[in-house]
Amino acid sequence: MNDQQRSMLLQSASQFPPPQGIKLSYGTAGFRADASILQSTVFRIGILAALRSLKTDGAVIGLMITASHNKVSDNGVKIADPSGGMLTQDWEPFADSIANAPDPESLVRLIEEFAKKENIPLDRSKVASVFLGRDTRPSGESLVEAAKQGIGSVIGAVATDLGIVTTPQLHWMVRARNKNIRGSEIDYFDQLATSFRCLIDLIPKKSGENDHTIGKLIVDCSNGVGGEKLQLLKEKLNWLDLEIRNSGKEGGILNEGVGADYVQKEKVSPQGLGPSDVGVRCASLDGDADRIVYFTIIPNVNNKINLIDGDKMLSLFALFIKEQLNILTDKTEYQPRVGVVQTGYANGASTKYLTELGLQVIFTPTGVKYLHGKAEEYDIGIYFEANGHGTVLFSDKFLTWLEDIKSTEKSLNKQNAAKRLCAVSKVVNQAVGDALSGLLLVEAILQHMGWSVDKWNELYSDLPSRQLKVKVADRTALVTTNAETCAEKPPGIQDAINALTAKYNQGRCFVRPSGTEDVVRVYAEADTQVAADELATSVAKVVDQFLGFHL
Ligand code: NG1
Ligand code: ZN
Repeated sequence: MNDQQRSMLLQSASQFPPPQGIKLSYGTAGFRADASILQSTVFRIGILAALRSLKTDGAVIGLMITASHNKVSDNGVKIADPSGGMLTQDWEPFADSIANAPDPESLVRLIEEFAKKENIPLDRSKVASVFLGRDTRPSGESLVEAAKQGIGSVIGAVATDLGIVTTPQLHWMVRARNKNIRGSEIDYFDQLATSFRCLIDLIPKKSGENDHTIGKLIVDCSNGVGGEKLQLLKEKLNWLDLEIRNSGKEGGILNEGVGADYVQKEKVSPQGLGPSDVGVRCASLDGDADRIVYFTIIPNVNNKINLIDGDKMLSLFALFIKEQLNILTDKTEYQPRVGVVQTGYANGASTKYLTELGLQVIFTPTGVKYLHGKAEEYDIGIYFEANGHGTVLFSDKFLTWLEDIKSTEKSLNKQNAAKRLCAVSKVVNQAVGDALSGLLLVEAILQHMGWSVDKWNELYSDLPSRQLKVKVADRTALVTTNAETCAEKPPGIQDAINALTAKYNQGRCFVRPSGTEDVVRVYAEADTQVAADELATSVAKVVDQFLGFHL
């Protein structure tokens, strides 16, 4: 870095003093905190994004301002790598150290050391490029400005502000731009709509049937960015019977009593949906539209719902893909490898169902970066978190094989199966989990199967489960192993959990520190709801004994 660069950086950094007495960590999904303390973090992550672009030969990097399903007064920042996936994990320690640098001098020192170690060209030989996106949070606009200042303080870096977008749209656009494919928002909607239409057109139709055989879908958009974007998508699919609720335009508050996280954790219907929607297929998106869950409202029992979560979406996708593969791979030499990736939060009944389908199920720690990384190892990698975040990844080798079948295969049946799988690879976001593409794929498969939402829900019965949060003195004191399902530290805590779990039929329970909130999460499963609740509550007490504030 020359003197001019250094003084420019020192000067701009002095405009963004870090919050006092708070240690920030990149966590499961970037930095998240109360929006009022994030200016300096976002400024610094703007610098990181520009450096990452320089490191990757000037490829476009994404910077998203969102706190997803968290409350409206929070916000956050995360980075998309050139592939459209999450920031490479080797850069997370650098993100942590610059976010926590106490003053401009130490910030500049850290940047210089890192640039030297990573051979990042700071000599204008490369131009850095960063795409910026934000969700609908009111704090987003000024945080985007802070990011621009950070990016602009790296000489030769260019920021492109995409305005309000869903998190998956930003990832998709980054990926498309770096692959030299058309990557505007219109292109995104066109790709989703065209491939969805293709899946519908490939449904073997009995005479007299039309597209609306499975009835209306109501979508709760969590009063977030999904409302506006789903409306745009709907306009391209005007024959899809879809009703948008909680779009954010009716005055409701983002993520308050609405959205995928609320619906999945509380197992009740969101505000804005009620008894008059009994019998209708419903879905909820989260605040930045990267998660989706489905549900139906149970009549006459206080907003209670039948939840159809990420595990069941995964199961539906896996079943459909496997059916198409069975048509294709009969007697072929090439047998594509299919992998299903879950976390400890996956309902035990889903894992059993998938294993019985003959699929290989792999577990990773919570956090999409782990699931995504694992899924990439397969020709078809299907991953979902129970909370509805997931996608299906296809290897280039597999897609080339499909193209070949499409052009050379004589059997219409096989050609159609190949066309369907190609369309799935386009409808589903290849960069990251995407609620809008997840929704389209569910709708297409239900129509293909001729299934009602209840029929889908009956693939297997979820084991009753309960999730709780416990506030602790220091969540980093809890250290886990085995894809986070076993606690190594503090000593003795796992034995205590095991002893309680053993009391329950089909009992399963684990604890882990959250990567996005200052809490320890407890997850319990058992053969009845009462038992799952009891197990979760008793383990929460154990967590409090071992890690609570009274120590
Ligand atoms: P943490 O706070 O680390 O549990 C939560 C979700 C993750 C993931 C991230 C990012 C649960 C139990 N955890 O992570 O699955 O979605 O937020 O949004 O739902
Ligand atoms: Zn989200």
